[in-house]
Amino acid sequence: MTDAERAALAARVRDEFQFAWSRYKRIAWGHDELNPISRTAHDWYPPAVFDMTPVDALDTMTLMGFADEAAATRQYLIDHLSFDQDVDVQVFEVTIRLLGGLLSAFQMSNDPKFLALAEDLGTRLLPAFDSPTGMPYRFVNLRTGKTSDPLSNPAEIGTLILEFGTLAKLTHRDVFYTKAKTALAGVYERRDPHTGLVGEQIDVTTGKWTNPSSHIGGGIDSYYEYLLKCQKLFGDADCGAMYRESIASVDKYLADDGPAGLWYGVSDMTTGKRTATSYGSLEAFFPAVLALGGDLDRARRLADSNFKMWTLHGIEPEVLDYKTMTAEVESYQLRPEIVESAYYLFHYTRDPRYLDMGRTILTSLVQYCRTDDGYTVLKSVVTKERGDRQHSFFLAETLKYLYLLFSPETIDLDRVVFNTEAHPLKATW
Ligand code: DMJ
Repeated sequence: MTDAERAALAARVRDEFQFAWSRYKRIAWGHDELNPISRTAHDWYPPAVFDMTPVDALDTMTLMGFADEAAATRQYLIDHLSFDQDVDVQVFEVTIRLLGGLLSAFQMSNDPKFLALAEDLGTRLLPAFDSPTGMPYRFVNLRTGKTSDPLSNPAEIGTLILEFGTLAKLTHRDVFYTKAKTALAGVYERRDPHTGLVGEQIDVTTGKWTNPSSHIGGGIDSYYEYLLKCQKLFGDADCGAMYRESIASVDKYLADDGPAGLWYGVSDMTTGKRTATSYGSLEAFFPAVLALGGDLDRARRLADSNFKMWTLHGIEPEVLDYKTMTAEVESYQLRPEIVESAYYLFHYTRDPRYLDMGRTILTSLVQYCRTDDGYTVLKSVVTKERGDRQHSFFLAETLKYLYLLFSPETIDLDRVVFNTEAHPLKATW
C-alpha cells in the first residue's frame, strides 16, 4: 500500500467518524446512543443520561484533529454531566466508558473539571467493592451506594484497575488503586490450582465459581488485558507476574493449534478439557494482547484466524464454530476488537498485510453497516439483515483503531496504554 493510499484511507475513516457523530448529534443529542434505523435515542439508565456517546467519542475526535468540535463537546459535558442520580449502574461499563473517557479527557485537555467529574464518579462507584471478598458487585446505585447482583465474572471484576489506578495516581487517593487491585488479584487467587484457568462466573460474596467454563471471550476477555496493561501503566510487577502465569495456562489449555490455524476455544477450568470450539468477535482482541505481551508469533497466527472469521461472510459473526466454520451467533455489533488487533500487529511488525486487512474491514463496514442516519449493527452477517443501534464504542474504538492503523504513527505504545474502551491513558504522575 502506498503512502498516498494509506493517507486516503485515514481521511476516509475521519469522514466516516464525522458522519456517525453528526447523525448522533442530529437525532440523539442529549441521550446516550443513537438508534439509526428508527431514528430514535437510547438511554442506558433512564431517566438519567450520561452522554455515553460524547464521552466515548471525545478523545477520538481529538486524535482526529476535530479541535473545535472537541472543545464544544468538552464544554457541553462540563455543563451537563452529573452523577448524582438515583440509578443502579453496571460498574464495569460505567468504568470503562465514562471513567476512562473522563480521565483521558483530563489528560488531553488539562482541564481539572474532568478530573473532578472522574473523582466524583469513582467515589460513587467505591461502595461496589464492599463485598466479603473485595470483588465488586455488578451494580451500584450512584446516589445511595446500594449494591446488587453478586454473580459477576473475571472481566467485570478485573477490568477496573487502569481507570481506578489512574484516578488514584491523579488524585493521590490510594483507596482507588487498592480496591481495584484487590478485586483483580481476587480473581487470580481463585484460579484453578491444577490448570491455572479462571471460569466464566463467580459469586463475589462467597468467592465460589458458579460457571467453570473457561475461554478468552465475553465475561473473561479484558481480565487478561488488564493484568498486562496494569504492569505497563503502573510498573506493577505483581500484575506482570499474574499475567505471565495466567497466559501460560491459557496457551496450554485454550489454544487450539492445527492445520486450520491457531484458535482459542472453550475448556472446563478444572479439567482443562475442551468443551466447545467457539471463537468470536470479542475474542478477536487477543492478538493485540499477545503482541503487547511480546508473543508476536501467536499474535500473527491468531490475527490471520481473525481475518478468516471476517471474510467467511464478508463481515464477522459474534460467535463462530472454528471447527465447522459456521456462525453460532450470526449478529455483528460494530465491534472493534479485530481492528484493534490489526493496529497492534501493524505497529509491532510493519507488515502491510494488516493495512490490507483494515481496508477490507472498512469496506465491509461501509457496505453493510452504513445507513442514511449513522452506522448500525447487523442481526445476521449471513443475510446482512440490519439491527438498530450505533454503539458508543463504534466511535470510541472501531473508528479510532482504524484511523490509527492508517494514519502516520502518533501514539507511542511504550508510553500510552489504551483502556479496554480505547481511551488512551498516560503515566503523567
Ligand atoms: C467494549 O465496550 C469494550 O471493548 C469491552 O472490553 C468489550 N465490549 C465492547 C466492544 O466490543
